[in-house]
Amino acid sequence: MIVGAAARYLHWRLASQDEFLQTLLTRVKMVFTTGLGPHVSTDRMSISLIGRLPAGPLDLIGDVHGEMQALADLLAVLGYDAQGHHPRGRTLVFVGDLCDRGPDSPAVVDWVRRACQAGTAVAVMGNHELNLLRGQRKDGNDWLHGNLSTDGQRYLPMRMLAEGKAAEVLAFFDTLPIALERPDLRVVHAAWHTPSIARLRGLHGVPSAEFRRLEVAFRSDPDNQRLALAAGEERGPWRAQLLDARASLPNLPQVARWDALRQMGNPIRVLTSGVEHPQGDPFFAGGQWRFVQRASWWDSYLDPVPVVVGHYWRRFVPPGAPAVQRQGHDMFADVPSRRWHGACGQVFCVDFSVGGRFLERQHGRDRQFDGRLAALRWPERSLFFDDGSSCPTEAYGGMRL
Ligand SMILES: [Mn+2]
Repeated sequence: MIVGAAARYLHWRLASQDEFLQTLLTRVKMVFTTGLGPHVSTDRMSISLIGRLPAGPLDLIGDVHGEMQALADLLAVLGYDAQGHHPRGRTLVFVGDLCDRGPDSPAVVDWVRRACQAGTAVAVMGNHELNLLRGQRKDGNDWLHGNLSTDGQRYLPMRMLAEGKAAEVLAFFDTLPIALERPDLRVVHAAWHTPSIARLRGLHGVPSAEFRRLEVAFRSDPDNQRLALAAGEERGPWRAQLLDARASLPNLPQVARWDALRQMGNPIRVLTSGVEHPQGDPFFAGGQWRFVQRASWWDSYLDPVPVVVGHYWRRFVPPGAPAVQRQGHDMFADVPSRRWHGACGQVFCVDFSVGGRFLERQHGRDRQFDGRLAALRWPERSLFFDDGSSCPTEAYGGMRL
């Protein structure tokens, strides 16, 4: 009865869209359905949150998002064997978001986990791995839970993880550092945000536990609590419209400030899902009205060390092809698809949207996809794609167009 009342209370609080309580509710449910299972990380290994990249030549692979066939094709193109060994001693670096949306996340995660354990690959944490570690059910991640959620239909066909394997997968995700670096290169899933990197540098811990600790610290700050309250009051009258694409919403400045502060308040969140700023006019994306916008953090990145990221849904447009029409804000609208970007041409996004193939398949396409899986060869700075094509990158170290 007490559990029921607690669940009802949490359901009621859910209406306030409080992400923290949503996570808590998921955890309460998990404890009562599976016991103190996969999300308990007391026995997990402590790692450096900002780790060391291996020495030697690297192949940096963009967000795979469960597209096992594309990964297998790309590995063959690059010359790796089935265990991830390369005849010239190259090492694979995955930039995060191995899973979700695509048809076979279990196979991708299993392959990368084995390669990491064999020492032929390293990987950083993406926001999709972090979602799963936090017990968050969303955006094409039904495969880990082994059953379909209400919104999960649109990702079918999707192979589900075998029963009893979730703990192993989550334990692997909890070994992924938030960023990797060496003197000539930096790798992070979304943003090399210097103040957030500074907060994590030298920190050792279990990534999911460190994330929770940082959340608690953020939420116990009285200033943050005051702004959360103000945002909640401002949001109140609009609650019914927030998920309605046809509604028309005014700018809600307190909500925008709170959303941006919450995004930027946890350095692990910043590095894995990017820098966000309040946005003048709200816009509808991903099923809800939003008051903050992703920022092109690279436009103010002035460090001399190059950074490779994924996360940002870049498109590869062959020379001469018409530009792809996109909805919403395209962060690469004025960045040619093989170009280094940012203030000093020191940043390269290697996510070429293979994660959108589930949508392309729904539109009847089964090959020659627009979304590609890419690898950036380092130090060569050339791009290789799963379809066998390759090209040099451009304007490395060049000033902004
Ligand atoms: Mn991502």
